[in-house]
Amino acid sequence: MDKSIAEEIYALMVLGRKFEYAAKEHYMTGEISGFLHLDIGQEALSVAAMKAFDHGDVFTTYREHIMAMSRGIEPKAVMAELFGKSTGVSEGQGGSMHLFDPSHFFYGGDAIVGGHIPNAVGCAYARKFKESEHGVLVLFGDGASNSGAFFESLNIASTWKLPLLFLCENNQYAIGTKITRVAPFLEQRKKAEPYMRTMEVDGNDALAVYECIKEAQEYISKGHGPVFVEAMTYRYEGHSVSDAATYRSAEELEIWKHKDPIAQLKSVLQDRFELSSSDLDEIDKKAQETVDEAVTFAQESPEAGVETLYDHLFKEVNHVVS
Ligand SMILES: Cc1ncc(C[n+]2csc(CCOP(=O)(O)OP(=O)(O)O)c2C)c(N)n1
Ligand SMILES: [Mg+2]
Repeated sequence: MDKSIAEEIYALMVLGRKFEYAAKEHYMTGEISGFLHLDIGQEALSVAAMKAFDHGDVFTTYREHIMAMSRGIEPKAVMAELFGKSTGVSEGQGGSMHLFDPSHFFYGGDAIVGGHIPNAVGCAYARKFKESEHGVLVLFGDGASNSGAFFESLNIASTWKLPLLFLCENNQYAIGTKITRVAPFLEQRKKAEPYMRTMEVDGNDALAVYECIKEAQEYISKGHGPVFVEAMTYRYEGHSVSDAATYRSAEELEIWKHKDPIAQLKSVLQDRFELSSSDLDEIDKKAQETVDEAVTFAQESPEAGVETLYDHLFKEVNHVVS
């Protein structure tokens, strides 16, 4: 592992956590509306997976702000999207759950649990058909791995040997439902074992995630077919900002906070890569500045106008908006 990559991942994780807390704050003021799902506690997985999967396409879920920024989308454009502003990455039409940017090969952000997995299969089919050397990464939760679309996707991706990396972010909960109440085992990779190679990684260990996704990316790019990676992690906040997470114990949360991904990587940077406390303070300061600038940018940007309501529809509509 290169020091500069470790440092870059750390900086994005720090940025991500500050970004998420800022988003929560501006949701409470009413500047952000709709749904807001925070990724606090899961930053290692979101950042390191994006940095490792450095080519090809990405499909993901509604908990995707940090992933979008790690793929290279400007924090300003992400924040403005949460605010519903025209300068947002989806021109203010998508909101938090629909960050979409083809120029970064980032195809969402999807609100339908499991619904994006077949889209990723289709994209992987196109990659194979066009003999592209790159593949597709699809991220989804433990809950999504109970959907029919998921099983159908495993089946066809494996049969057609598609270049598709399934990455299950197992945070053990689907809203308030513990995974072991609705699946016969905690490890969701067991569902994929009959179909393809499976791997497991500690989702709170950023460097381990990076190495694992690199290996998986190489595997799918060489035409071996799909691979399934499972990363165990935990979210600190409720499912969305309107969820107080009363279905889990304070002790369970504390156990996971002791495995905090940012604190873990910080120790590695200090011990192995000899970053000083002033280097680390500088990273922190820059991240805060970036978040503050993103908030100001979002606040000052114009609303997505009502005249844009019918933009980007496949079908021509003649409705007149008054
Ligand atoms: C098809 C469908 N069913 C139900 C929902 C409501 N819903 C939104 S998120 C969610 C839980 C998903 O859990 P998981 O896949 O583990 O992802 P996590 O939120 O933990 O990241 C549910 C049931 C939905 N959005 N779409
Ligand atoms: Mg989950």
